[in-house]
Amino acid sequence: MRLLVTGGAGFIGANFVHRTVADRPDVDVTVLDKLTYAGNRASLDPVAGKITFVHGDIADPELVDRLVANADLVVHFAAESHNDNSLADPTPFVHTNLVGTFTLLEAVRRYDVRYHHISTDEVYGDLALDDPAKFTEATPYNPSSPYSSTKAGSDLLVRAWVRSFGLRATISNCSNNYGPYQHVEKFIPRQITNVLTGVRPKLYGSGANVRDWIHVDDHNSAVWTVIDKGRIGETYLIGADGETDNRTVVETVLELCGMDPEAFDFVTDRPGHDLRYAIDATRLRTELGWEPQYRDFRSGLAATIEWYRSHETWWMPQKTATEAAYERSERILGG
Ligand code: NAD
Ligand code: TDX
Repeated sequence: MRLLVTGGAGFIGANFVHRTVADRPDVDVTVLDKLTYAGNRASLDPVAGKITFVHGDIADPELVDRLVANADLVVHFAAESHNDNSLADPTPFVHTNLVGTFTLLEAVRRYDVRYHHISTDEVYGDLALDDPAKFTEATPYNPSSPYSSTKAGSDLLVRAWVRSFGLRATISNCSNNYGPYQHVEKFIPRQITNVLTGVRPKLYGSGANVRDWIHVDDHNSAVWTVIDKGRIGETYLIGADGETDNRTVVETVLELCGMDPEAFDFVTDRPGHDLRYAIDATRLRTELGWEPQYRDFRSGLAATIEWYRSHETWWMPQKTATEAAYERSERILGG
């Protein structure tokens, strides 16, 4: 099978490619990635010589046409993925998440290629902290940020292409991922690498916001389950019952690093900060028989800390640039 993976030099895409090369020798993998600040060629070093890498933009119609014409399956991870960046400048979010997805869908339609669309639980907006409810596939879309609204728009494009043009597509919406190769702009690697460089972790607002954490390998095993067994045209939520508030995450990182769990700072809150995400993955579990492997967040976090400790050369070059960008946007957003 000829598989085209977009965004394969990013966090989740790279882990997906590693897993696919290891588990599915019959799959011939091509990665299309623009190598934005978030893409890292070194994340594909473990599969060097075993995949084809194409440097390019998913919004480039000629390039995309040529690659999709030679694929049996497209798995679309490429995106601008960071909420904080979307508040500072939404422009690349509209380009990649909307125009890029549209460009892929048109090529997939032309060649009748099977397509799997990677999306996020953030399309559903947020839940109150004390609400027993969780997101399901029936929850209405209500995105809050430029990031989540462009992801919601891309999901709706896929649904319309399924209904109007008979596209053979599935969609998955996953909760917050953690694990190796995640960019240090994101919450967990930012705080781990802060601690490893002697900087105090930074909690937005009160630290009470809740995210539903899932290990990246569990996300990717669920993606393959949906590709193998999912019904065409359907959406599947992916989550592993990992609800944890941000303060607890930071305290656990500090404790696992042998530090005082209270050695963090509260900083200005993110504008429009979603309170809580929580996934009900009943459909994925009961219809498709998927189960997560990482059931203990604390030990998954400990393994992730060890990965960052032993891969300093991978993340150190990003760290200075990332913190400088945070300082610039704090100045702009803080007025
Ligand atoms: P990431 O930012 O780590 O990686 C994105 C990758 O896409 C990078 O390699 C980047 O170079 C590439 N890219 C960006 N614009 C491109 C373009 N125009 N053309 C080609 N390549 C381009 O993101 P991630 O965290 O790995 O997220 C991957 C996907 O999973 C995204 O669609 C995201 O919305 C979704 N998702 C992420 C999470 C999470 O917790 N990180 C949770 C649910 C869903
Ligand atoms: O320094 C920080 N301090 C802090 O308290 C950062 C960077 C974040 N936070 C908070 C904000 C969120 O409540 O931590 C939580 C997680 O933040 P992010 O890592 O930025 O993730 P989030 O905004 O929840 O979105 C993530 O999950 C859904 C991914 O970045 C998205 O791509 C995915 O769709």
